[in-house]
Amino acid sequence: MTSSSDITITAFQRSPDGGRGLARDTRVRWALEEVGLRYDVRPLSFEAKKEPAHLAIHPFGLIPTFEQDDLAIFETGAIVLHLAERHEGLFPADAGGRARAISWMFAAVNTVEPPILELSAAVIFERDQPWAQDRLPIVKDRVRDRLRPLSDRLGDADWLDGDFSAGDLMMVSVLLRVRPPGLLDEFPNLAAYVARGEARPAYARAFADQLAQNTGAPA
Ligand code: GTB
Repeated sequence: MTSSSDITITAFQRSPDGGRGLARDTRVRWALEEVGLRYDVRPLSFEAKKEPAHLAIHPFGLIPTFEQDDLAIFETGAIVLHLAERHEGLFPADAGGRARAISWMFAAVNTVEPPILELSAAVIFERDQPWAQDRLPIVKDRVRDRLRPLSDRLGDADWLDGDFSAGDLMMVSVLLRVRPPGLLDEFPNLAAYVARGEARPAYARAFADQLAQNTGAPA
């Protein structure tokens, strides 16, 4: 739901993925859509991300960021948590369920995402190294070491802990990045879980908006 509002996020002017939704602004857009908030996007070139105006908001010069009134924050986990705490739709009503949803959010970014990032780096940045082909299976196994217990825990449930929550939003967003190398399909229940996330109307709107921005096509 982009259009004039008091919320502004930053995103790549043109994502290197050409709009496949893998850049991290997609998860923030998705959270905003789930809670029904309008937002504006400030697209940033690679150069603009490293300029003082953006560094004042994001010390590492990355996207996305989130601004509303006099608040400016960074880190997708923190942004989604901020939204989930203030708006209905991303956290269960009870304190225990909320704490468990936060556990899953941290598990997504702190336990599952790191080996996935390592795999992306191995495929994109290290592929010309003489040792790349020897290392790749090791890195893929590290990803499987996270996907297997996650798959076991999910079992045949729709979501990780009862109803859809910010924990699922973060986990699905992280898992989307292991579909291209084929690892997600090794775990059919995780592939179905990700597909359930993508089927949510809020995700579809977020995806369409980032695609339009990255291709110049109308959303
Ligand atoms: N931990 C931070 C968070 O969750 O907010 C990480 C933020 C981050 O790494 N942002 C990336 C960035 O700004 C964009 S999402 N990179 C620019 C830079 O390093 O200068 C990472 C990303 C980029 C591209 C693809 N892709 O093309 O598939 C996927 C994911």
